[in-house]
Amino acid sequence: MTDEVEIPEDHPRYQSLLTRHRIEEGVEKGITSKQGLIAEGRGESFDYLLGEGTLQSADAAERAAAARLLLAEHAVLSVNGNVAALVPGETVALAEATGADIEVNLFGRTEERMRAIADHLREHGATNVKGLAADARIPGLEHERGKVDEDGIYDADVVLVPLEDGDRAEALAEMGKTEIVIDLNPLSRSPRTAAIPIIDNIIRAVPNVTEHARDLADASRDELEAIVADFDRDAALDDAERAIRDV
Ligand code: PTJ
Repeated sequence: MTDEVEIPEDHPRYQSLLTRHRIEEGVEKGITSKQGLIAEGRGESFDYLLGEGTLQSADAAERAAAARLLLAEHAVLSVNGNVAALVPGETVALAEATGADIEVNLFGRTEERMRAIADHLREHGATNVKGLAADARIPGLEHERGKVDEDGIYDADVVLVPLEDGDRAEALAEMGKTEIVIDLNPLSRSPRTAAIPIIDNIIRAVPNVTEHARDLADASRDELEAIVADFDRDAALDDAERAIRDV
């Protein structure tokens, strides 16, 4: 990211400016859609209300997500145009820390955007980017997000679904997949469908899940299962909503 150095890190709105800058650059590079700019605006307003920090309940969700990814037989991190612009290297690091696959899945799917995102991820160290084959379908989902790779999302038991509206999240849940959703809006359909909803900015959430995964690398299955079982999704959603309402 070329001009990131121009924003001093001690600027009170550093993270927000950095996020905006990355999204803007994503649009310029043909990675992020114009709708992605609107999604970013929505996210920013929730982040502002959440105090632009990770709630304790979100940190617990991030630890449970790390444990669930480590327990998975086949985990896939789904990447759209906003995710690719905001956390490309961080997504690759999470995939490495958990053994997950990375798959590009777009609402506004075009071959150009698919290729631009796959290239961008490879520039950030990804070795195997799925999503281009699109040789399977999520049942009941007519639009482009229903196109998935047979050996990717279609086969996965655990899918990380960041920053999107809820219909694919619902369809994946119906396929019996365990979903981890990252979304700043606790009232949005996708986190409400998720086994593990992470109400946090993706820019903070993904590195924190990676940190937890590294910390849990030597944990036993029993320990990992206990972390997942102890996580209370409804309490986490309620806590985020309360934090927003109590501003
Ligand atoms: O790249 P494509 O073609 O797949 O397009 C993706 C779009 C932008 C169409 C898709 O993500 C979308 O429609 O998103 P929505 O419905 O606007 O929902 C995005 C959700 O992500 C909203 O609930 C936002 O609050 C939330 N969000 C936005 N930015 C962030 C965020 N959550 C976490 N971190 C963020 N930085």
